[in-house]
Amino acid sequence: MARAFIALGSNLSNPGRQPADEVRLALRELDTLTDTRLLSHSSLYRTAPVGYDNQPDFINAVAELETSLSPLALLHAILALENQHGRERPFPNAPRVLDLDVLLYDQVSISSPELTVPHPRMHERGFVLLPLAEIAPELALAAHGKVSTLAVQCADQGVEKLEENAL
Ligand code: PH2
Ligand code: MG
Ligand code: MG
Repeated sequence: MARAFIALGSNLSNPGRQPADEVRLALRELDTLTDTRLLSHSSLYRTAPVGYDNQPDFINAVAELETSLSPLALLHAILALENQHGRERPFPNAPRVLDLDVLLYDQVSISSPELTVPHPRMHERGFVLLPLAEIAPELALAAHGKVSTLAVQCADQGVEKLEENAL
């Protein structure tokens, strides 16, 4: 069994839902993936957009999974969940109903056209590090150090905890 961390993000939603609903639903769906169990998850956070400013704030969270899927099988499973939510990709960093990214998979390093693990930008992104620090503060990123220390350095990125950890 491997331990993997997944970043969740949404700033659009399907009719009758809010981005927070898309994220809460996706957290529950992660627990239903084949050979995969949801071990823990962060609270939901409201976060200012990074990379492309002209779009609504995001709802972000991080989940910790136990899985016997390979990294690529896990990637394909979460991309299928994105598609189930109606994810479209008009341009890079565009607003989205649901984005699910593999952050970490045990201590594995992967650099392939399809998947890079650890996620190459996670160490500088408050919308990943603040939720991750809530559930795994002691975790160390090989190249960058402890998650809780990195999270403190992102305090000015417009990341606000919304609600306590509950589905
Ligand atoms: N995801 C991105 C780019 N920018 N900004 C916020 N606040 N939250 C995200 O999830 C996010 C982003 C690329 O996937
Ligand atoms: Mg992403
Ligand atoms: Mg993605």
